[in-house]
Amino acid sequence: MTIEIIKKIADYLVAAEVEKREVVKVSKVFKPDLTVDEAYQAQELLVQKKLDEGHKIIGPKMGLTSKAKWDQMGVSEPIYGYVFDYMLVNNGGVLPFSELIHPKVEAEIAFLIGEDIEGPGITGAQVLAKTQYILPALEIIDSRYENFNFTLPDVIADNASTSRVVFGNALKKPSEFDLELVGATLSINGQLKELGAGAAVLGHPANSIAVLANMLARKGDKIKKGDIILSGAITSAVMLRVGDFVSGKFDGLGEVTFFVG
Ligand code: 0L1
Ligand code: MG
Repeated sequence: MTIEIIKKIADYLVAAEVEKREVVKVSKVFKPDLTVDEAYQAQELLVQKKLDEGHKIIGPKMGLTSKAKWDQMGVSEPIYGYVFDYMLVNNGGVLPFSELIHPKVEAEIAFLIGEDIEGPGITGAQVLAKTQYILPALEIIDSRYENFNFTLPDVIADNASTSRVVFGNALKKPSEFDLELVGATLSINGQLKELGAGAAVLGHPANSIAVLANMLARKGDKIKKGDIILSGAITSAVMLRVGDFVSGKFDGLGEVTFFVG
C-alpha cells in the first residue's frame, strides 16, 4: 500500500515540475505521517523517472546546510537531491522565468570530485583530498509547493527544491583556498542582497560533502568520480523576477551571472 502512495507522490511532483504549477504539499494530499525514509524513496522514484526520460545526473546537491535553515525547519540534518543536465544554465546566460514557478537564487561552492568517496566515516579533509576542483555556482531553487509551505519529508520528496544551476568558469584547486573563509556576495540589478562566507555551510563546505557521503552510505551508495556537487547555500535565497540581472561574486573564484528573461 505504502509503495503505491510513494509512486503517486513521485508522479505528482514530476508533473508539478513539468507543468510548472505549484501544488499542495504531499504530506497533506497523500500521507500526513510521511517519514524521511519514505520521502527519500519517493525522491529515488522521481530521479529514476527523469533518468528513464533520458536526463543525466550532474551530481547530488546538499540543501538545508545552515543552522539558520535547521532552526527554521526544526531539523538537525541536511538533505540531498540531484541536479540533472537539463537544469544547467550558462554563466552569463538567460534563465527563462516561464519554465519555473517561484524561483529563488542562492550562492554556493561546487565540488568536482576526482575519486569515488564512499562512507561511512568520511571527513571534510578526506573530501578535500579527493576533490579535483572547486567552482563557484548560483543555484536556483524552485519548490513545487504552494506558498513554500512544506515539511522536511515534503521537501526531500520534491528533490530538495532543485531546479536550475549556473556554474562559474573558474576551476580552482581546493588546496589554494581556506574554504570556510571564502566570501560571496549576491547582487540583483547592481544592489547587494545577501552575503556570506563558506563557514555558513556546516562550518566548512567540505564538511557538507562528507555528510553527503555518509548519508549516501546508509543506502549503499557513494559519491562518484566526476560528480559536480553543490555543497549548500552560503547566502540566504533571494526571490527572482523577470528582468533581474543576478551576479554572485566569490573571493578568488570570480563572478557568476545570469539574466532572468
Ligand atoms: O538548496 C537548498 O538549500 C534546498 C532548500 C530546500 C528548501 C527551500 O526550497 O527553501
Ligand atoms: Mg542550495
